[in-house]
Parts: sequence; structure tokens; C-alpha cells
Amino acid sequence: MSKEKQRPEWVPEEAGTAFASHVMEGVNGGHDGMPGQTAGRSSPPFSRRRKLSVDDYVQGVLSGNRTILAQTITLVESNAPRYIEMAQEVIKQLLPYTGRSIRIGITGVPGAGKSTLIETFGCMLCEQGRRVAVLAVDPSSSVTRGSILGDKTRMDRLSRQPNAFIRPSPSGGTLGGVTRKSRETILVCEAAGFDTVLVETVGVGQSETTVRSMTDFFLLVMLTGAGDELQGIKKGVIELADALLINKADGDNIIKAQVAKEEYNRVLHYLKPASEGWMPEAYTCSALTGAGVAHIWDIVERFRHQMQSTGTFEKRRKSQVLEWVYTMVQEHLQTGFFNDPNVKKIIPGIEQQVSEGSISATIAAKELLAAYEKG
Ligand SMILES: Nc1nc2c(ncn2[C@@H]2O[C@H](COP(=O)(O)OP(=O)(O)O)[C@@H](O)[C@H]2O)c(=O)[nH]1
Ligand SMILES: [Mg+2]
Repeated sequence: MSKEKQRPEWVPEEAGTAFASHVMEGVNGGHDGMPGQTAGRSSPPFSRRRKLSVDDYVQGVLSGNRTILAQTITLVESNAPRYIEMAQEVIKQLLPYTGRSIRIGITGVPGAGKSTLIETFGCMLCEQGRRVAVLAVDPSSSVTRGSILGDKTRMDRLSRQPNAFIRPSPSGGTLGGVTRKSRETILVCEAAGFDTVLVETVGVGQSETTVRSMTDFFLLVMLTGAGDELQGIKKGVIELADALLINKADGDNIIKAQVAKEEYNRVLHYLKPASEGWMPEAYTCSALTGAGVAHIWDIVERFRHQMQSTGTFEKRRKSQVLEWVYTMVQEHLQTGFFNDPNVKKIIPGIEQQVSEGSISATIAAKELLAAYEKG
């Protein structure tokens, strides 16, 4: 967006050309579209009151205005129907500018060192001139908003990087809600020019599958020396990963980490690879000292080149979007079904009959569906 067109935020939306003022370059961080940690600090009292138009959001994001980027994500995260509609219009207009990043999902049990790794890795990428967006997917955060990134102190260094943007998990209530918000946030960040998107997730429940389904490359951060080498990580989770990273390979732990790496490499040999034509391997690193962290980028680059040359990269992205479409349809139908008054009314009776064995499961399902279709 050209700087001349940018108007001060106190100009009323409907003001037309009556206000001749324009924001010029050099104004306090954030207003001039330049990245910077001061962005936003001076503006909340105004920007909170001011209503942005769809065009304001779109142009703000495209020009890299961090304050507007954050506001757009807040809009996307809103559950209010009128904001959802507006958010969808913004996303529609941003779509042509999306998709140009590499999306990396990072999972692992709490304490494995994901946040520390993201900080070390993210800073390294920023220093190489990349623009890094860090998002979190934590379905439990509806209670403790942004709990995974709650320990922000560990991302102190990264959050000071002008090329980094860190956003805690949306509080979506359901995993479906969080998923929609996160996926759309990725798109918004891409439109704002971020070329690397790191998505951290907690290694519990369904969140890994969810993050796998919105990323290109999936990294599983593991620990060694925690007793059982498989430390509760299910085989299913290993099968989602494009690379295994044995973290904390420092100090006394180096040898153990090497041993674990070899063990996992043997295991991986027998598992079905997560990405067609890519053989996942285990590596060691230390998020604390930075040893082995640079190598992660080499792996990601090799993965991307290989996947792009075979067309698998694009193919996966396309199927991810379709999958998402149908997931949303399913969720919508399911919610509609269970909130249907007719269904709600007969559910207790049906359940009772099924548990007594007086009707079959098939009849029960038919009766519920008939009740739904009646309404
Ligand atoms: N020694 C060592 N400690 C680490 C390393 N990476 C993380 N830690 C520590 O492990 C703890 C958990 O790290 P954190 O990044 O919060 O883990 P997360 O829950 O997976 O995000 C913190 O105390 C970190 O300082 C590492 O490479 N080496
Ligand atoms: Mg963490």
C-alpha cells in the first residue's frame, strides 16, 4: 500500500476526502507499516475504538503493518457471526498472497524443549533474513489462554527480533474452533510476508494430527534419558513426523542422545513414512547450546526441494484444504444434530432403550435421524 494513502487512525471511516491528513513514514513504529517491537504500543487507545474496514485490514496486512496484522488475527479469531463474515472477506482478499511460506509443525511432550528450540531456531532463521511467524495450537488454552506460550520468557530473544512475530494459541473452546483460527492465522501471516511459519503444539490428544494437517513439515521433538525410550510417545505420533529430533543433546546427555537417535532410526525403518517419498530420520540437537539446530533448516530445505520436484508438496496442500472443508462440514452437521430440539428430546429415551437392549443400534440411529429430519 502506498504510504500516501494511509490515513491516521482517528480519521472517521466515512470522512471521505474531507480529511487531508496522511500518515507519513517516520511516525512511531507500527503506523508506518514497518516492523518493530514498539509497534502498537502507542496506538491501542485509538485503535481499539476505531473500526477498521475490510480494506484497512487487507492493506494493513499486505504492507506488513504489525499492529494491523495482530488486529486481523484477532478478527479471524472472533466467534461473533458478524466478525466471522468480515474476517472471511478479509481472508478472501488476502488469499492470492498466501501459500508462499514453509509451514513447520513442532510437537513433543511438555518439557521436551519445543519452545526453547523455536526460539533458537527462529532467531537463527531471522538472522539469515527470513521472516518467522510463531503460532501455537493448544486446545486446552480456552482455560489458560495461550498456555503453551505462556512461558514467554523463553522466547524473549525471538520476540525482540524485528523479523519475528509470535502469537499465542487462540482460545477456541473446541479443537475445531482452534483449528480454523490457526489455519486462517497462517494465511494472514503469509500474506503479511512471513516466509516461515512455526506452529508449536502440545504433545497431547488430537492436537498433533491437527497441526500435521495444517503444515508441510512435521517435527517431533523428543527427549532421551527419560527411562523408557518411547516415553509415552505413541507410535502413531512418530508416524506423523518427517523428522525426529532428540533434544537436549548436551553435557552428560550427548552419548545417550546418540544412542537414542540410532534406536529411533531403526524403528523408523519399519514405519510408514508420513510424507510420500520422504524417509524420516532421527537427529540430535541442543536447543540450549544451538548444536545441531542449523542442520534442521538443511533438512527442511531438502524436504521442500524434494517434495516440490515430485509435486507432492502442492498435492498435500490441496488435499489439506479439502480435508479441512469436509471437517468443517462434518462439525457443522454434528453440532446442528446434537443441538436439534427434537433430537435432544428423544436422546435420553433412545439411550435408555439401547442400554436395556430393547432396540438395536441401527434402529436407534434411524430414530434419531428421523427426529432430526423432522425439524
Ligand atoms: N539441557 C537442555 N535443556 C533444555 C534444552 N532445551 C530445553 N531445555 C530446558 O527444558 C525445559 C523445557 O523447555 P521448553 O522449551 O519449555 O519445553 P516445551 O514444553 O517442549 O516447550 C526448560 O527448562 C528448558 O530450559 C536443551 O537443549 N538442553
Ligand atoms: Mg512450550
